[in-house]
Amino acid sequence: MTTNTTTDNKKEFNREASKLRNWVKVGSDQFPPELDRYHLYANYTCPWVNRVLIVRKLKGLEHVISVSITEPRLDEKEGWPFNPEFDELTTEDSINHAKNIPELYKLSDANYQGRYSVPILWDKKKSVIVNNESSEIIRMLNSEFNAFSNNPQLNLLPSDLESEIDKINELIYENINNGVYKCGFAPTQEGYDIAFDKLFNTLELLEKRLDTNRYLLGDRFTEADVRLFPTLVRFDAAYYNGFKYKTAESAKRALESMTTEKKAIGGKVPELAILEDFKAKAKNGGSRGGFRGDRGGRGGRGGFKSHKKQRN
Ligand SMILES: N[C@@H](CCC(=O)N[C@@H](CS)C(=O)NCC(=O)O)C(=O)O
Repeated sequence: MTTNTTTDNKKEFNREASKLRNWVKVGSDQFPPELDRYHLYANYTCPWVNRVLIVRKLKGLEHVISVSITEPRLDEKEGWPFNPEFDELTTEDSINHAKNIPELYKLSDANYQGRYSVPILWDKKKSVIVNNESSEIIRMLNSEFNAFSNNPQLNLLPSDLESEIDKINELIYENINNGVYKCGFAPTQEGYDIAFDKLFNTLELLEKRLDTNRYLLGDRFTEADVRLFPTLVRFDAAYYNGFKYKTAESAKRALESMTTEKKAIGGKVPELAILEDFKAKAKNGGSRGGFRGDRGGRGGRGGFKSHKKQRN
């Protein structure tokens, strides 16, 4: 089993890049968008998967791209297992009848070397993995399946906002989405402290932005809002406890960030009631070992002091 994470310098946690990066694209010879050709391997535990499930739902693609849901617990030896008996959310692998996610990587390419991660976008026609990088899969779902989508008018990446979205995505990825793991898996106290400061400073910055903006980028709901949500939604359930942000101050901040999430998403776009439903599922995943999926079982390298500075 490959590891999800690496630490290749002394201070900071580094995430290994996804390796399978083909694109479904209108006009592509290899992977053209088609009704019921692609399948998503997913679960509700993983924040990277969550963004894909959210975009699939928002774009009205549930009848276009089928889905299988693994158990919310990562088996250290076998990878993410399929176990339809686990609960009402989990399913079998109805396409390939694999026992677990690593089997699918091997089925797609017997010589594959890399992490056996979810999400996976699978091509049912060619029996291969198209892509295993969530940030790219959501872009395909946003723009390439509009001919079949029930909500083609929703554009999460309007061209006039694209460079701004890329910029804020980068900040949110570095300091929040991956920032929580940089705290949780920090190899040193110093690394933890740096990541912790960046995480909470960025949450504060976004909170301020949302005081005057309806959404992160102004009055339009975009991909940036979608990408922030899965981290905030499990902040209390997974990261706060698991990665030992146990200061009174951080509890307060976590609550504030949940307010940020509500401001950003909840209630403002009626069709996003689905996010409320989603929140319950993600939290369930979280309480069943949730962030362990990201090797959080190490309990946030929790030997470190939560944070040395008072940040009141
Ligand atoms: N960069 C990837 C990260 C995906 C990822 O880290 N998935 C985790 C679950 S949250 C996983 O499957 N880990 C299992 C492993 O690496 O063995 C993406 O955004 O799609």
